[in-house]
Amino acid sequence: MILIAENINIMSQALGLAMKERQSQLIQKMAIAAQQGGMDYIDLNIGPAKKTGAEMMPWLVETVQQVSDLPLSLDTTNPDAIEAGLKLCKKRALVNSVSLQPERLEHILPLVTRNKAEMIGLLWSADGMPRDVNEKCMLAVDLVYKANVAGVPNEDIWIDPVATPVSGDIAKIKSCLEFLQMLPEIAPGCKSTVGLSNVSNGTPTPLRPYLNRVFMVMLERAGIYSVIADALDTELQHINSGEKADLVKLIHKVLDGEDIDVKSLSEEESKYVKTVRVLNGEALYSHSWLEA
Ligand code: THG
Repeated sequence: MILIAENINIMSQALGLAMKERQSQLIQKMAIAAQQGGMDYIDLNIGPAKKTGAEMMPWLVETVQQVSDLPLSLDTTNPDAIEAGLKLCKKRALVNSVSLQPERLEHILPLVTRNKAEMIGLLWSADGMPRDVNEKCMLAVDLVYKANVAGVPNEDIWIDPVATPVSGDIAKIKSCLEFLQMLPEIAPGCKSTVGLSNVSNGTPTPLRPYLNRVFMVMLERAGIYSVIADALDTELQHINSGEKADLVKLIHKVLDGEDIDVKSLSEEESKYVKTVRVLNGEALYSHSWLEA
């Protein structure tokens, strides 16, 4: 599947500061690492950036394009910043985080078509997050309809059902997967994406990769087209490129409810098995889920 690098983000301590101070070095290092790691897109997230976005985004686009030829995904709620960035993108770009707020859609959809970009549409409306899979489907239909009317064809719409932390309601993660399985019927030709790190948000940092990787395998099974992921997680990249077939098979087995002889597993394998059980809702999440 297509991998979008999440790392160049204003929320990141080191890179956020580099962005604000227009220090290109660290940012370019990350962009090079993302490309070498086999990522397909680089997301540039400058946050709301109300005042400085229209100047920061073009700077960031150029800074990254000096060292990488990967296509970019531009992430900010500031439409002027998106437009200023899009004008400089050498490859066809993604406008990230188009949500269903009417007053925002009005501005952002024409901007997508005018600049021949594609878009990531979040299933997030003025009323907040949809509560279940039915509401997700209704929002998706609404979003795709409005985008189509504005001239964005289904192939250019990447739907993001928005993943939530594993420490919260696990039913929300399930409805995300269920929605993705239904997407081809609801919106034929549309693409899809999910931010993997959302599920591991708030969990112990060294353990986050297990959740992210297992979730990726689950999403892949649900038919997802792309994920937004940590460009520094080489194991995740190896799983994605088919180099970890045994591990993927093991994860599938657990998902299928097959009996696993836990004693025959390596310590590493048993961590993955425990993680599947948590993400699948068979075991309760706690910060020490790998020890249980
Ligand atoms: N969907 C879409 N876009 C998104 C998200 C999504 N963009 C933002 C986010 N979710 C995905 N990007 C990130 C980026 C960083 C982290 C998580 C998701 C992250 N960063 C470290 C942390 O907070 O602990 C900070 C690391 C540092 O300080 O360097 O977790 O769902 N369409």
